[in-house]
Amino acid sequence: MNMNNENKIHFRTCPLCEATCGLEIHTKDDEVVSIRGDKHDPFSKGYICPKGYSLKELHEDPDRIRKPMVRKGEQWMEVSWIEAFTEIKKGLRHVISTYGHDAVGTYLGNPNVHNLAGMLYVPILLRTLRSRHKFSASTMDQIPKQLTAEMMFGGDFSVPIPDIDRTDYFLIIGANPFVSNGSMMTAPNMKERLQILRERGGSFIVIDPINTATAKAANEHYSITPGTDALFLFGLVHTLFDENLVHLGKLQDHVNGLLEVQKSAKPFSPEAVEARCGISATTIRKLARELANANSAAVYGRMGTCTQEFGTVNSWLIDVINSLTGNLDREGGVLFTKPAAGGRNIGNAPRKKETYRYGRFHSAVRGLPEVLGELPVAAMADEIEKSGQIKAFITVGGNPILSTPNGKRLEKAFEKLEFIVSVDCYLNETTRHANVLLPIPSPLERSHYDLSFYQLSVRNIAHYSKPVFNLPLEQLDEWEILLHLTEIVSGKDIGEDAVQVLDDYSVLKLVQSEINNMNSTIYNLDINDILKVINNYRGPERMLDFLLRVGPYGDHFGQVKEGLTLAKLMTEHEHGIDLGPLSPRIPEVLLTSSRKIELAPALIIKDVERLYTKLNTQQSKLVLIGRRDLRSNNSWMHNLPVLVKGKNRCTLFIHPEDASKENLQNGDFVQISSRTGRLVVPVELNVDMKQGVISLPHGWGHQFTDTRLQVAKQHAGVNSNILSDEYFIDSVSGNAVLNGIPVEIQKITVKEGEEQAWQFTH
Ligand SMILES: Nc1nc2c(c(=O)[nH]1)N[C@H]1C(S)=C(S)[C@@H](COP(=O)(O)OP(=O)(O)OC[C@H]3O[C@@H](n4cnc5c(=O)[nH]c(N)nc54)[C@H](O)[C@@H]3O)O[C@H]1N2
Ligand SMILES: Nc1nc2c(c(=O)[nH]1)N[C@H]1C(S)=C(S)[C@@H](COP(=O)(O)OP(=O)(O)OC[C@H]3O[C@@H](n4cnc5c(=O)[nH]c(N)nc54)[C@H](O)[C@@H]3O)O[C@H]1N2
Ligand code: SF4
Ligand SMILES: [Mo]
Repeated sequence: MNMNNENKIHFRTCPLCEATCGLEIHTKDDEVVSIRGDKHDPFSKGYICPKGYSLKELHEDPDRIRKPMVRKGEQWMEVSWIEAFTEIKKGLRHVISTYGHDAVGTYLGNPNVHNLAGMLYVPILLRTLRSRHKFSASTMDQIPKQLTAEMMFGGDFSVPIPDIDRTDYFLIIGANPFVSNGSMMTAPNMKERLQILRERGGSFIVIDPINTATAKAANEHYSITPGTDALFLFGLVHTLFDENLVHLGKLQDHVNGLLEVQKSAKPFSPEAVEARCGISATTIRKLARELANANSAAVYGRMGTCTQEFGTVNSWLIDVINSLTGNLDREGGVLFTKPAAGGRNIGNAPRKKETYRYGRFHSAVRGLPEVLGELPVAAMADEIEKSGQIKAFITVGGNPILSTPNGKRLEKAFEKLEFIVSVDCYLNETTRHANVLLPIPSPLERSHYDLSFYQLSVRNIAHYSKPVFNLPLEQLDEWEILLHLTEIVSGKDIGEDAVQVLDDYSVLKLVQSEINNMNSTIYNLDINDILKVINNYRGPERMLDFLLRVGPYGDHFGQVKEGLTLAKLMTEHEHGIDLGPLSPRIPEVLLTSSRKIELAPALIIKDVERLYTKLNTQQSKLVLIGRRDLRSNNSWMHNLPVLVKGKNRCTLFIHPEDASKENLQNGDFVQISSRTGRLVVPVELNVDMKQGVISLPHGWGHQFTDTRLQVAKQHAGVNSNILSDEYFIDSVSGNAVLNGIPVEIQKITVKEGEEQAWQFTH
């Protein structure tokens, strides 16, 4: 029984996307009465999007899994936690003892970076498992950005963040923050922030093959040919050198490799790249001049620049341009954050040698290099099917069958596995393959703190949210589930108090490493004094209290009188606390061995040769890109009526000119085919598309009969990743190419009433 027998108001952050909006949630007894934006949240000031409201439906969704489940053949049975863990122990320990640790693959999905259990306890599970077969959504998302940050600045979380609230000139490439609410740039209410930017006389420019909602609100929009951003960006760099516009400013003494950059940009004059990228040389030169001459400017690239063939080169060039124009580490330019807790580039020593967490091992089949400790998702099916090295899988908060390239092949590969355990809230397209499915609490039954996104935020913010409801009886918290799995993969039986023992041990290790770190605020303090203080809490709260206290605003365990602690956040700042705008951190933030910005990492410079050959290749006649919708969240919120009502959103956008070539009208069906597969969808004519480019959203394809997604099934759509190719990747980072996939289309006549059947069989 919950103990909320009265009307209550709760303030908390929404955990669904990167914007971290504050919510005001009214409850009566065990029910949510209403959800609105928290006007007193210092960051979001009352803004929320439709997904924020849908937390009520998510919490109440009858399809959400609430009991551990074990599958025998086609049959799912609800079981006790003890039975579920016994089953997992049998399955995983058998695989580990027969084939070794590497035989257990792991896949971590996007929600792991949106919750404390994922951030604090998944690493414990992975360290204990010691498998090289670690995969995550990062390698079809932002890994190129993290890899370039690792190489240029010495840390994969040292990603410079646009100072959008103070910039005069903002160049947005391959991002649609009006719809995505911003990514690798945490800032609630992007629409208003960008409106204000214009009102104060600034401008923003969008480079995107679609005239998106963001593009429509911009001063200018240029429709680029998908996959050619590296050429466009090099055109800008070339112009900066060519027209004497390079002004490093205060970065002068802090960069290595300027000449190599200049040399590498030589062949890419705007005149040489314009035809291939579809943006005129005059425009490229104009944009370069504007960037160089603005009082402050920020270049920002996101999904459209990362999930393509030259994802790493793009991410690198963006920070190169920010550096060459003197905008890196400057107010109104791009800056490094200083988060209150867990900042990876705070209190750490620079690396001793110029080596990266890259290529220390390779995938067995294609020899793809490890990147920041993991292998690319694009290698997953190969590693299961062809190399046979993976026999079991643990998936936590991920839906790779729908989200990764060539989902159909991965599905077949998953069917070959001996054992799968999934930690998830739904029996969906991926977890239907699991042998055991472990349910997690609803977002309202857990505490929250955005450990990841405050590292990527346009202001330094700290906001801790208490759970709105108590955990239901018999529901384990997600961190407890992860520690139970840790015990299982450790191979040792700890006993009834395993969770407590493993939690204590993990905290001890965390504290020990901090007091042994010469750069830490608590270097050499007595470990017992520290444990005594934080032992008021357990689980994520204990770790979070520790991280806040040792962090840059913390009380440093009594050394700073008014410093931050978890108790202080809980009692004095229930709406969150604004710790101020970003401020310059160079040189202290640089952790490369040279303690300089490495402007020309060898690995990337080498890839420029590959780009050069691209200059002379033909563009495919028709390429497919993705798109997002305000009421979707990747694949997993289509079971909420409030978010899926209305007309079908899983349609193919096509420019009317392209449509007329195929004799297509609105609502006609087309078959789209690529190297990996084909599917059938209705078309929607759209003048916002660039000609030769078509767009399909990802995260749909809910037609399976053996899932527990009653609502999503009624709005099944198709899985666009049947068309994305696991062999088409950014060859430096291994990141999947999800934008710019060569495809063909063909009109199909589908009889009325048979539209769904078509989508089933294709
Ligand atoms: N509503 C909603 N919000 C979300 C999500 C969601 O599913 N729905 N997902 C969240 C997640 S996981 C992420 S990572 C973020 C992503 O956040 P964003 O990157 O802002 O979102 P996208 O809509 O993927 O924007 C990518 C843009 O790149 C364009 N594009 C495609 N190919 C190219 C190209 O070759 N060059 C250029 N220049 N542009 C190209 C596309 O047209 C699109 O407008 O959004 C997050 N927020
Ligand atoms: N074609 C194409 N494909 C794409 C993209 C694209 O733009 N185009 N975008 C890519 C990007 S950026 C991303 S991030 C990925 C996302 O890829 P995934 O992370 O694999 O997919 P999601 O749809 O986010 O699935 C999240 C899963 O976590 C479960 N879940 C939700 N909350 C929690 C929680 O708190 N704990 C646990 N344990 N489980 C939870 C959900 O039920 C769901 O099964 O998709 C990628 N795939
Ligand atoms: S923008 Fe993101 S954080 Fe804000 S309410 Fe919507 S889903 Fe939640
Ligand atoms: Mo993502």
